[in-house]
Order: sequence, then C-alpha cells, then structure tokens
Amino acid sequence: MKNHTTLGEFIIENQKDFLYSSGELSRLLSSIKLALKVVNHEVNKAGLVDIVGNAGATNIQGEDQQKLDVYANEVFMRTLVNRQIVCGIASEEEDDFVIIGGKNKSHDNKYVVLIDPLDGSSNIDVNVSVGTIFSIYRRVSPLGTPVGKDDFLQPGNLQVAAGYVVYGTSTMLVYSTGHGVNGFTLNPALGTFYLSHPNMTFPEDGNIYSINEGYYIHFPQGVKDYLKYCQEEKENRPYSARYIGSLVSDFHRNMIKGGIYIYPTSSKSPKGKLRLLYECNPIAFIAEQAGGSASDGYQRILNIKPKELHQRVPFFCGSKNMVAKAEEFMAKYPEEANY
Ligand code: AHM
Ligand code: MG
Repeated sequence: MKNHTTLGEFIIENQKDFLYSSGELSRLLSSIKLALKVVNHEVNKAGLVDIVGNAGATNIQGEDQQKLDVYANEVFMRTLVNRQIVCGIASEEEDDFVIIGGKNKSHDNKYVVLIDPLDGSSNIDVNVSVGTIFSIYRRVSPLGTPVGKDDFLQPGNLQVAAGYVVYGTSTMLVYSTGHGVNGFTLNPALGTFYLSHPNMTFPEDGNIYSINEGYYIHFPQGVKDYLKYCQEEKENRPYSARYIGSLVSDFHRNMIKGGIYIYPTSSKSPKGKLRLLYECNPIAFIAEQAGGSASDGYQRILNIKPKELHQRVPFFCGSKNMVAKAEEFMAKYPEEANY
C-alpha cells in the first residue's frame, strides 16, 4: 500500500477482498464516511454554538438525549436513507428498527446497519472525546422482501464490517471488514481521511484497566477480585487505571497501548449498561480482528444470539491475556453468568 492512501482509495482497493462483491459494501462505507464528516463538523463546534444541552426528550433506555445525539442520529439516518444503499437501520436512539422506504417496503439491498450515532454524549459539555460506532450485516431475509427483526438480531460473528469514529484531539475512523483493522485520521483542512494506522493490533498484554471503579461496591465478586489483582504489587502490577467514560476513546487507547475495558453487571445495572448490538458487538469484532478479545465474563461476545434490539450485556474487552485473566476470576462465581 502506498503512502498517503486516502480512505476513499483504500475502500476501492480493498473491494476485491469480498467474494461476489458488487460494490454495495464500498458504497455503504462511503456513505458512512460522508455522514461522519458532517457529524464531526458539528461535534467540533459544539462549544461555540448553543447546541449543547438536553433536547428534553428521553430515549428508550430512559436516558436524557443530548441535542448532538439527536442531530448525529438524523444525519446517519438521512444519509443512509437518501442513498438507498441499505434495506434497514437500527439505532441506539430509535425505539425500533427502520425499514428504508417505509413499512413493508421490499428491497433488493443486501445490508443492514446498526449504529450508535454518538456514544458517550454526556462528555460533550466538558469537551471530552465522544464516538460513533457502527456495525454492518448481510440480511438473512430473502432479497425482494421487507427486512424484519431477525435481520438485526444476528450474532456478532456474522458481522460483515464494523467500525468506530473517535472525535478526539484528531478525528479518526477505525474499521474492519474482517481482514484486519485499519485506522484513518482526518485532515480537517482538506476534509480527507488518510490511512494513518495500518494493520492495528492489540498488544497481547497490557497494564491499563478501565472501569468505573466508583461503582465498586455494586460489582459482582469476580470483578472485585480481579480489581484487587490489578492493584496488587507483583510482576508488572499494579496496573494504571484510565477511564474516560467514553467507550470508543477508552477502547482506542487500550488497543494502542494494551489494556482491558470492563463494564460489568452491578446491583444498579443488573445486565450491565452497554448494548450488545450497537456497542459491544462492533467493538468486539474490531478487538478480535486486532488480536484482542471480548467477553461477557463467561463467553465470547460475538457468540451471543441477541434476543432484543436494545439488549444490554456486561463487557470485558481488550488485550487477550488480560481478558483471559479476568475470565479466570469470573469463573470462580459461575452463578453470576446468569445475568
Ligand atoms: P451512552 O450510550 O448513553 O453514551 O452510554 C455509553 C457510555 C460509554 O461510552 C461509557 O463507556 C459508559 O457509558 C460510561 O458509563 P458510566 O458513566 O456509568 O461509567
Ligand atoms: Mg452508546
């Protein structure tokens, strides 16, 4: 691959990796690229305009929506709908999945997209990085019919592609189509993404743990034991604690430096907080493609067969050896696997 490869060039050059590719996935990735540039522009000026704040509505999980969440959701929905590339979209910000073209509309398009348009949005008011997370599946319903719930409730190991955007000190898009993980950094002056991080890989081990330790008292015993292990003075421990509270940024740092991210069940969130379809599956797909791993503490995230669109799961994700160690601690409390 030559230097200064742009995202557009990379998408086209790698189209041949897909058997029977008709260019549909490439066009889909290009529309996501367009939408995220629009969202990026808005996120970057969030401090300047009176857009930050509560839109006054709550989403299906009963959480406050920030104005930029609503905006980002609209941009991604509109871009994908207008370009008529996918047959359906499910978003963390929508109660139900959306069939492009309206209810009962039949489609010949192959793909569905699941998206968390703006994750970690409570960080916007304080100028801390937020992200977008997306996941792409081939539909299971026959072409020429309307999409249904089963098209969205597929286990993560059937993802065709997944990615995230970090709106950070630089804006980066990191994605995988199942052939490794590549990262692209936006040159804001030109509006062009360049391949800055080819073939990203997770260090097998690390010394960072990322968890909201303020909730320690509410954690399952396996997690408490593992945290004590992280803090022990032995070998390369104690580890450093780093927690931004923005999944994409915490994951991105850990993938580059080596570390583990944990959002466990707790007595406050008995099923965890993060959503399987919009957050855990796409991040788990990227983690595995980069040589890391992702688990609910007991089983591989990508093997879980989803039951509902907004399902939550506990999430342990990061350097392979660190996740395996955390699972060892969880295994001592098998009853906690039934969350
Ligand atoms: P959101 O989808 O409502 O933005 O919530 C997801 C975010 C993650 O980005 C982050 O890792 C986590 O929530 C932080 O939660 P907490 O504040 O409970 O630690
Ligand atoms: Mg989210």
